[in-house]
Amino acid sequence: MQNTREPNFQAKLAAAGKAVELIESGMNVGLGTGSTASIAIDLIGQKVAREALKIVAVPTSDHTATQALALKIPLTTIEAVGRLDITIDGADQVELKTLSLIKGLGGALVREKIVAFATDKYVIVVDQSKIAEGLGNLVPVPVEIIRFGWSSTCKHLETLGCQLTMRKGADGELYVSDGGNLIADCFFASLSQPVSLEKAINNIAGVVDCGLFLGLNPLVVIGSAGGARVFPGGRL
Ligand code: A5P
Repeated sequence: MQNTREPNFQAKLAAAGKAVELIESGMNVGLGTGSTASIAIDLIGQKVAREALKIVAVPTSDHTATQALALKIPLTTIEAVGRLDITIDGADQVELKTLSLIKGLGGALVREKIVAFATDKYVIVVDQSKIAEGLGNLVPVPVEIIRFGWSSTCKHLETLGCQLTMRKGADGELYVSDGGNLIADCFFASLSQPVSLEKAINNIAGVVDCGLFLGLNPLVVIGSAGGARVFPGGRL
């Protein structure tokens, strides 16, 4: 279980709890990455044990896979199931008017995006701190890049108008993703054209994918100490 003394724990728990209500026996489930998704995974594990729920799950990171296996949630692959009925994942920023997201501060953006696009009901669980008026106001856009020639890839990214910082791990070395790649955190002064920006970023040689999650039409569950609200309303 997560750190229950963390300031936003109750809000994250409320969002995760509401989302997990949507999981039914027989479903193929995508499991997100990050602290809020991790609370949801704990709750799914409890539901599997309590209700003898028959589900199979696709994890979006090695960390999530380890957590799910410890909870006896059976794992599978997209290849084995074709599509997923539901995925529950967190986000780093949500723009409610467009339902656009920035993800990847947890380093799992490539697998998260693949799973998102293989999912019928994409559910995002957040607390209020993730809700922003405009994309990019609060967080950088993480960009996963392959190691070969990474400094050249970064120069090309900078021509798109960002301030770029290479992500480092706790040991001070370059952070390495589950896919064995590096992450460049790109702060853009303006994210007014996210669709064309995503295309421009992903066109650069060496880029695997970026943390702009657009056009996925997620159901956004926003938790608070008093409960959870769902956007767009009426879609649960
Ligand atoms: C993981 O790569 C991210 O996309 C996470 O979904 C994101 O960082 C949210 O994490 P928290 O729920 O811990 O804020």
